[in-house]
Amino acid sequence: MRIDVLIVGAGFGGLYALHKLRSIGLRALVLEAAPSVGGTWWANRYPGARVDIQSLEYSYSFDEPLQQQWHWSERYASQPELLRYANHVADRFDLRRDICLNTRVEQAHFDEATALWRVRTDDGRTWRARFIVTAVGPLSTPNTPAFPGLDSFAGPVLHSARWPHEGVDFGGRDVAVIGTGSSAVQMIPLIAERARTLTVFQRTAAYAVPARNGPLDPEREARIKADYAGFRARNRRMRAGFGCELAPHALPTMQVSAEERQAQFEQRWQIGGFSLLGAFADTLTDARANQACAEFVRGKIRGIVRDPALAERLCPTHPIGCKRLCVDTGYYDTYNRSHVTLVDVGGTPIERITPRGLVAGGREHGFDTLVLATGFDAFTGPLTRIDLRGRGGLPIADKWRDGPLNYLGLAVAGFPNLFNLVGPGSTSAFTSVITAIEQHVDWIADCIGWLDASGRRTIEASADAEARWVQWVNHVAEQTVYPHCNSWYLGANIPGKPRVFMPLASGFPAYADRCAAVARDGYAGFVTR
Ligand code: NA7
Repeated sequence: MRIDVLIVGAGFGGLYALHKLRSIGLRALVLEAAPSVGGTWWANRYPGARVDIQSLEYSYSFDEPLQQQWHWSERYASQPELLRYANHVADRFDLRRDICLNTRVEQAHFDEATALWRVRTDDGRTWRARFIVTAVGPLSTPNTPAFPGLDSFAGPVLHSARWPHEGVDFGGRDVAVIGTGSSAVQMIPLIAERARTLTVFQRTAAYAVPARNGPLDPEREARIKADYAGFRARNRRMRAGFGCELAPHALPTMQVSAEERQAQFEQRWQIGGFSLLGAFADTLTDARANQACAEFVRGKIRGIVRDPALAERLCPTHPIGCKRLCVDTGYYDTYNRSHVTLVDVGGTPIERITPRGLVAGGREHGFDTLVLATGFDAFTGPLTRIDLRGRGGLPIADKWRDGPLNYLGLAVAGFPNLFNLVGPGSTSAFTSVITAIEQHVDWIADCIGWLDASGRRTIEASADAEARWVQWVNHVAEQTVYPHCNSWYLGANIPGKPRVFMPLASGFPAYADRCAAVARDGYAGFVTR
């Protein structure tokens, strides 16, 4: 069977890539390891799992009837609703006939003689394709820290990203949660509702802003749908690809009075979600501005948590937004409950897991159910786990040994005809990811169309363009607060991973404009043969 494009992954990226590439006449096929479409929203099913960007903005824009007819029940859709949406899209656009589920890509080698990718999947099948689009998701390889004794734990060990599909009843259990990132912040209040006791092991305190979730306001939905295309276009000119209804204050944070600053933060706190980080335009680039916003949130924590000493332990000290902001429902308030305990493991790391608990700071903490909300090997993890080799048989794991070299976040020198969606070097992690996906896929479709029209067989990033791009990604990061904490953006959550800032913090419009300019200039920085 002739295949033009093999797409790896059937999450939101893979689904749109299949639809779009088909629409330009290419024969495309999706290989998906899971037994379902949906990607992240198939895998992450812990209690409280929901999107942290409002659903009217975290959704596809490519099809007007789809965006008009789909109705979100809540401001922030829950995981089951997002999974229904992915399934609806797969059915609506007749995608399933070209999706192979339960099919994990184990190997992908570029064959220089034929200029084809040769792919092998875990069922022993082999495939050949001119192009590969990796739509594997930046957060799809769960991180399970190598705690000594983990296997000896007598009760269930659950990971937020590998949750049992039948659900877990925490009723009457003594539960431990390790981690206080977005996943933990979403699940902790709900686990506390059911568990007999809940112990949270915190390495770094988290900033969480109330989601103010609830049923979607029908008036707002109608207003946006009256000009959905215009709303999407305005969002695409926003730094993060969403939030166009709320402009930041016209002045920098420190140029307004303390009262006005407070009022501005308070207004955003009441609106909820990421809007707080957009109150002023300089929150992520000016240390004093950032400190003001961070102190505002610390004030809120002190107001919510009744025990002042406990409140202090929950107050983060790193810059706000440096790690992805958590969007919560009742997170800090949960610590007011008498059966919920916070244990700091920042200064005294977890030493080992025992059959009935764990040891940290020389003390054993007992529990019968262990939840790891310990995040992901972000960006590079999903690709370096595939035996993926470019020219000269070079493995991607070797190419990326010191950090993920790439050009435009889309291409890697020495890996012809391979495009990576929403990976390192792009703004994906700072953007409403579906907006990022659509921009990437449309760019790839144009690029393949251009290549075919030119009569050439392969396109790949030049080593020079790649080096300059990575320099640019680092330069942009240095102008921000992002390098000043240990986040998954930096790979700092994975022991031994090179500490390199991976996503591009330029803002979505500047990035999309740059991609468009590269295309207009005949794919400048790329080599074709
Ligand atoms: P995150 O945000 O990476 O959070 C993982 C949490 O687990 C975080 O609090 C980590 O502490 C903690 N962690 C990781 N390893 C350890 C060890 N060894 N000991 C103690 N604590 C540990 O992952 P999430 O799943 O919550 O969210 C990922 C993204 O998904 C999120 O940003 C949204 O985009 C959706 P640390 O902060 O590293 O000190």
